[in-house]
Amino acid sequence: MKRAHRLSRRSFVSLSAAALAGCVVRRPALSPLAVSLPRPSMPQLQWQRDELALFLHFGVNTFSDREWGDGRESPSIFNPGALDARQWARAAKAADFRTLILTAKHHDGFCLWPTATTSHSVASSPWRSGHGDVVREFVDACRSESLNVGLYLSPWDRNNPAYGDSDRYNDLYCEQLTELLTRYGKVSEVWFDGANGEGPNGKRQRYDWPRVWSLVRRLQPEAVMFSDAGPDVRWCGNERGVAGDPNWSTVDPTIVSYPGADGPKIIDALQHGDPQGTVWRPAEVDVSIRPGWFYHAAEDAKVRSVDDLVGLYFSSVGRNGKLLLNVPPTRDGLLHRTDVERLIGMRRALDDLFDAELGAVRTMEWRVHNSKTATLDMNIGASTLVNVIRLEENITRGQRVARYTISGAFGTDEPKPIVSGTTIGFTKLERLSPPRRLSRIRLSIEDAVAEPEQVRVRVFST
Ligand code: FUL
Repeated sequence: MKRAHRLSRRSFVSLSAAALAGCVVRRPALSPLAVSLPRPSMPQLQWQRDELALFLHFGVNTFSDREWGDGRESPSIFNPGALDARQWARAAKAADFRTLILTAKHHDGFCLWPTATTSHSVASSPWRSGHGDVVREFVDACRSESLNVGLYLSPWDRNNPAYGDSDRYNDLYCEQLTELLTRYGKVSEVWFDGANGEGPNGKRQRYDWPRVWSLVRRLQPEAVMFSDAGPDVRWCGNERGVAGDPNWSTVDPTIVSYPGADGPKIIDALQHGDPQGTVWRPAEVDVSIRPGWFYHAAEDAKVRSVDDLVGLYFSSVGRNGKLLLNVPPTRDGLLHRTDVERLIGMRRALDDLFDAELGAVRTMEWRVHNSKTATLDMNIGASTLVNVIRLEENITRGQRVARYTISGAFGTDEPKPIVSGTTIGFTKLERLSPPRRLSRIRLSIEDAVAEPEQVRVRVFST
């Protein structure tokens, strides 16, 4: 049975209650396990349920045609003649992205808001005769489309003379954060980039991360903080749009303990997390729709295709990550027509893929065999051409599954393995290519870090 269904973000509880009608649950008496799994906070949970965020790299690099400014750019080059943040927000909304994250300051040190901490800002630019505030227009636009606000404030600052004079710069950085986190209302995500180098004086900066993180917690207690080292959400370890496999949302916090940390184990830890990790820190997958992070006219013909963007959804959200897709505004201050078309195309393609979710199943039996294995048998009734299977753990109770196999059968045949995987977490997407005609589906949990709990299996047909 097909049911028109836009991929929903209703709570796990209400969905599984519906799906559980007619479900048999069998569970042997297991000795109580002394495990206490890390679990997400409410902001982390909401962050993950939103699935998609849009990144906006914008600043003097947009005008100098560079990716990394050196801090010597004149503010006079910043003049986006037709800047319209509403256009950014409308495009995000139309494509069902829930949060927008703006580079309030990139490594070049140019501030997109009129800060009291430096004259290297929009206030010294010709844009709006020096009276403009990109952050304000951005925040207002997000609010008018009911989208969450996120801000990126580069720790590395190649312009500021205080950079590298560690205490002085730490004070200044905290002042900049304080301005951003007190002037513009609720901020949902604060983004700390790990890229780091010398200051204008050739000196290296020693950051005071505990101070920075506690400042954000105090000023915006509901914001999640992103960096290599979290504390709330972590970099996925690459900029290609591909979350690790396996991808645990738990980490050992001693391995990557500050943004920009370097070492042999770092990338592996970021990509995969740690099944024994003591801290909940899910992976954010940042990637650009174009080769660069900033807009370059020379890349207008190199915008990712709709298929490519759909692939990114599968390799990020579909692997227990969150997708942060960068779409950089042009020199006019608008998202490029091609990029907007691709975003809308991506949404249409995803809606098509997830449009036909199988409603009620005939019977469902969940059996826990021991502290590591379990089976879910579903009779999905009349045969269905299955395109995508979406697995979801109830992550409010932690992440458990380490290995699984999905088998399927048509009629009275014995189910045969179709696909195997490692972690599930918030979401694991399995695309069946070509689609399979099935009337029964079996999910076998073959390994878990704690007694398996019922996994939700959502079936989408073509
Ligand atoms: C990197 C930066 O160096 C790039 O310019 C960009 O901002 C990317 C998201 O993070 O570390």
